[in-house]
Amino acid sequence: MVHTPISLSEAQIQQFQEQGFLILDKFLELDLVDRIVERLDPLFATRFETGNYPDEWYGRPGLNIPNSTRQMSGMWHCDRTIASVTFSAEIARLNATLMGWSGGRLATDSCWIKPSGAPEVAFHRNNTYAACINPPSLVTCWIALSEATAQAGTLEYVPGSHLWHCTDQPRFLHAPKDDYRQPLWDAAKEAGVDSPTILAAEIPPGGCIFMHGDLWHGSGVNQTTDQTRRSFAVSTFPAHAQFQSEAKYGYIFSRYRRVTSVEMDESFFPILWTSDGYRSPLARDYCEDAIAV
Ligand SMILES: O=C(O)CCC(=O)C(=O)O
Repeated sequence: MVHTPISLSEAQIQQFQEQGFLILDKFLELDLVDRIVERLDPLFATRFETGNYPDEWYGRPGLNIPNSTRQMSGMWHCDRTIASVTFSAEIARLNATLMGWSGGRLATDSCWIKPSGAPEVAFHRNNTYAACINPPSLVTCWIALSEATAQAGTLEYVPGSHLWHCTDQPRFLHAPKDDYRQPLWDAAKEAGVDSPTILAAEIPPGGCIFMHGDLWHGSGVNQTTDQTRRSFAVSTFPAHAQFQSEAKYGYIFSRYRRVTSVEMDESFFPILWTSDGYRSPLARDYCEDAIAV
């Protein structure tokens, strides 16, 4: 099905810049949502269509406690149906446009699957994990693959927190032993914010939330007894991004840093949209564009 390009209004772009997020209740067609969901079980069962492994992977059937949150990142390496969404020019265009960038380059893709009873994801800022990139700035389009409700442990976020002057540090995000919002409370205190407003992103399947890389977010327990909460996210760097010249934190990204150059290799970080029409050869050769406009 051909997707009609989303035309972002000035008011939507302004809201994103001031609040750090934008929700679209309708984005992907439901048949595409189904196609993504169908690929998830084979991936977590180590059946990789391309034979390549992902960058990060939690929640293996039979090895982890059954209600643990499953997360996989760098899924495009493993599966070309997934890659056809990850490499979509439309997602890169929307991500880049909201950030005011003239082009977007893939950072990573991730899925988050929270079965009934799945625990919290600690609050964090996504840019914290991109310190090795210059500029250390990404934007994420988080797409609901199921009814994302507060009860089912949907994403929680704090409007305006992308502008806070505060620090964050890389941490293990799954099932924190302490209050999953503690990093948020610490950041709010540092930023002089007394009582941050936490909103639950209640989004129907196929809808999405765009998040600035400095927006504080996390998620709570899936309190339902019969609903698995699924989401798929695509993160984008500006097309002109490079690696930092000095070694800085980048658990996933720095694996792909060349020893002799700060250039980002388009085989691992393809440019997916630019205002003048450029796309990396990999994006053309590897898979279709599932959201072709
Ligand atoms: O979906 C979730 O529960 C967490 C997602 C998240 O932290 C992210 O996409 O950056």
